[in-house]
Amino acid sequence: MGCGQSTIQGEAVIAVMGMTGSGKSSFIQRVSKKQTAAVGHGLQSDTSAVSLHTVHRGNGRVHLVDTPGFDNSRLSDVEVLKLLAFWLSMAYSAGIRIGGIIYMQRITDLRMSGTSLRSLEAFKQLCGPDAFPGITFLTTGWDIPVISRDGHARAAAQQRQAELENTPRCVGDILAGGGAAMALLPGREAALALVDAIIRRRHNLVLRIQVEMTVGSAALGETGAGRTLREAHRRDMARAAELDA
Ligand SMILES: Nc1nc2c(ncn2[C@@H]2O[C@H](COP(=O)(O)OP(=O)(O)OP(=O)(O)O)[C@@H](O)[C@H]2O)c(=O)[nH]1
Ligand SMILES: [Mg+2]
Repeated sequence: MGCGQSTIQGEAVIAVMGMTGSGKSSFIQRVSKKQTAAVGHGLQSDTSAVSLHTVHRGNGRVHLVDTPGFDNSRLSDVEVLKLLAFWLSMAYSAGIRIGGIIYMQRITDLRMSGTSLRSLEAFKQLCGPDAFPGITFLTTGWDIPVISRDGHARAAAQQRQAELENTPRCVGDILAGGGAAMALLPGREAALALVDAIIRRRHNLVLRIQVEMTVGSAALGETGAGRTLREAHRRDMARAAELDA
């Protein structure tokens, strides 16, 4: 479906999450055609606040939520979680429901590192399984020449995509829970088509952290995502203690 042929009605919110450098702000910039979502080209993480970027589609508007990613070089994972949790609970209390969530990951990452797994696990805990049908796991970087031009590199990337999708600990459980996984194709049209597809099957998502923090008034550390980060920190500390043993 091309530009301007969208059938979107009303307002919709799509939250864009994923580790630092996965391409969240680039994607939002590509969709909104504005320079409002700061894209970082340096080695430092770029986005350190939650921000909203609005695009008109059909008779409606889509609000893309840019977020800082875990493993941010300017903020700790706890600070990132705080920002996400604060924004999500404020939105929930204001009656805003999220229509879809994109979780981004670079297909150029050759391994699912400990940090990537931790980020994905915290993300899943933040959403909770009831929100899995609203998740689109989106891999980026398919346009880089080594992947788009070299058949072997592309086949290897496709193999990584399949492995991510087939491994429950990675994306398998999101797919089993009704979510989707896809590769981000180059160009603005592809990004808009993806946004439209998400909106067409839009949900009224209530994320686990929204319930935990507003209905249950849990402290951040008591939420599923908070516990995941704390557990990971405890494992790191135990490993560090082995240095002195
Ligand atoms: N070739 C290519 N480069 C990309 C793609 N997505 C992002 N990049 C590049 O990766 C770098 C980081 O992109 P950002 O969009 O700032 O990543 P981010 O997820 O917003 O990162 P944080 O704000 O730090 O959480 C930039 O240099 C982008 O140009 C993609 O699909 N293809
Ligand atoms: Mg960013």
